[in-house]
Amino acid sequence: MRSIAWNYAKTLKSVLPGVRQMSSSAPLTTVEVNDKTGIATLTLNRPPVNGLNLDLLTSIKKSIDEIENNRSKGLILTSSSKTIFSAGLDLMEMYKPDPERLKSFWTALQDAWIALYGCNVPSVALVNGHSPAGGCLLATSCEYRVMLPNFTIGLNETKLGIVAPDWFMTTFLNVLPRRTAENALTQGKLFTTEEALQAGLIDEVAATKEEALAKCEKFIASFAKVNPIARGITKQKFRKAGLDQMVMTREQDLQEFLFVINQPMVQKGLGMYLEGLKAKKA
Ligand code: CO8
Repeated sequence: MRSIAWNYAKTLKSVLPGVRQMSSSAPLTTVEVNDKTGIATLTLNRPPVNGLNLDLLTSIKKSIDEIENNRSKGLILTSSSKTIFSAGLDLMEMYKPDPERLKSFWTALQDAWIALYGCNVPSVALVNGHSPAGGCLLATSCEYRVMLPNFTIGLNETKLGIVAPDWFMTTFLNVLPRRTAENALTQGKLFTTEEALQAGLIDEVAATKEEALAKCEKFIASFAKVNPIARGITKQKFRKAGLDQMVMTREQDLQEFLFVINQPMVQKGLGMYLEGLKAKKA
């Protein structure tokens, strides 16, 4: 269980002096630190749609750890694609899955979420493309969202015949009012950029990626005069219930996921959904 003392130690670690050493942590994600601002940009780079498979999730977690350990001033999460932030979980990991890999996959998703949702440095999603389901989970795990026009974002799980786990809902509810969240989740609603702004699912719209980057940096710079330890602990306190719940029930969460995914009806639904994606092109 994560205690305040644990969080305090984690926060301290992120602000103590040390050697600054950043690198591209893995081909599927890159981490670049702006020397002037000290802000790290974590870029998802798994064409064509940044489908969150085991390897990408592992790489995301590693990159977040790297950013925290190197005392970055903030984290901006974005995508190397011009049209997709992330298409969410890689459906191929869940359709006709290999049993052992399926376990590792879900565990890697839990780990990546704990790292991002609980990340001590200010975090912003630069949503430069479509962001359904797991893509929305990543974006809403950050503290602030800047999105480009003409894309969509939301938790559309019910449209796939599956139910977003509790912690997806917790993350959504950290951003949206309860009634909006409930309606959106039950409908499997994907918000357009404009709708997302109106609903409060995103914080700002920017016309270009450059403009979005400047807005992300401005949000992070707004903490310049705030004590980073106090900031980090305050964030942890706000998110503690959700994080503790995950840590205490992650085995149960895994078992529930395995049970649901292995249901013949769910497999059939996933197969049809994948076929629909392919048929779109024909
Ligand atoms: N997983 C695997 N493959 C995908 C995914 C995905 N999520 N999304 C797209 N692809 C594939 C397509 O099938 C296509 O493959 P191919 O080239 O072989 O035909 C390729 O990626 C490119 O896709 P598109 O041609 O559709 O690209 P577009 O640019 O036209 O559209 C979109 C991009 C909007 C992202 C579109 O692909 C889309 O809507 N994708 C599906 C998004 C989605 O519904 N994701 C939900 C994933 S489930 C999830 O994240 C949470 C699950 C929680 C589990 C809880 C269980 C208990």
